[in-house]
Amino acid sequence: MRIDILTLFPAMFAGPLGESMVGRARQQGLIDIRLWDIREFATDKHRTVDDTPYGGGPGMVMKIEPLAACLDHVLGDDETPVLVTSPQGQLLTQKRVTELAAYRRLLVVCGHYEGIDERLHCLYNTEEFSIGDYVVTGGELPAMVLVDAVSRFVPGVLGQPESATSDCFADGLLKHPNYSKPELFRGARVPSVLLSGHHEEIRRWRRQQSLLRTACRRPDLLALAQLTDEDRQLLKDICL
Ligand code: 4F9
Repeated sequence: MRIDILTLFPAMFAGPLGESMVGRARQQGLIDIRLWDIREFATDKHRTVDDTPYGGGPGMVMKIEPLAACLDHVLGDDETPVLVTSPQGQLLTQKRVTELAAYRRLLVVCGHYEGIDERLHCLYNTEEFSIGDYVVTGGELPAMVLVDAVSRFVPGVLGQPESATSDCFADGLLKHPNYSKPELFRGARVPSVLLSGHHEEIRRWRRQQSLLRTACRRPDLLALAQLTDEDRQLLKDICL
């Protein structure tokens, strides 16, 4: 998969997209991430990329000319949708991440300042996305979050192919708790069922824990989950 990232701060990406799983996937040629510095497409002497908003008000707006020049250069005649980071965008979901992972190519624009000149959305096939209801200093971190989440679905990126689909959110529930050695640490024991060797009991306990956690922490997710008869019984059993 090829991912083009248009940004005012290309140096921010070196760490997060150069290390760990994404770094390895890039070295192996599984994902081709290309960074574009929007400022290099500004034609004036000061390489201006922002200006004051028409109508007045606080903050600056990202100018359309350098961004459009950069987009035209990178897109060519490709119809790839342009993903734009924005607190005004649709919330990014795991479902949308899996859909985006099916594309041959993605293009992400990192928003800045008070926002981008709105004409961007008339001129290009854009899709604004938000990573959550909070504001960060710019779109670079949200873009990295998207690239990281999508990369996990590119064949060969994860160690075990089943780990992306057995994730939390794949079935709409939170994951069960996990433990490793030692069995006893500072007085705290590993739940005995996990030491029992009874695979069916372990499976049921884990499912019950998933349901319990989701009910307590994310009732919004539980309401949307497709529960089986066994799930309903497991939930009733804890409520006794
Ligand atoms: C973008 C926050 C996407 C959340 C961009 C300031 C942003 C953001 N999701 N905040 N610029």
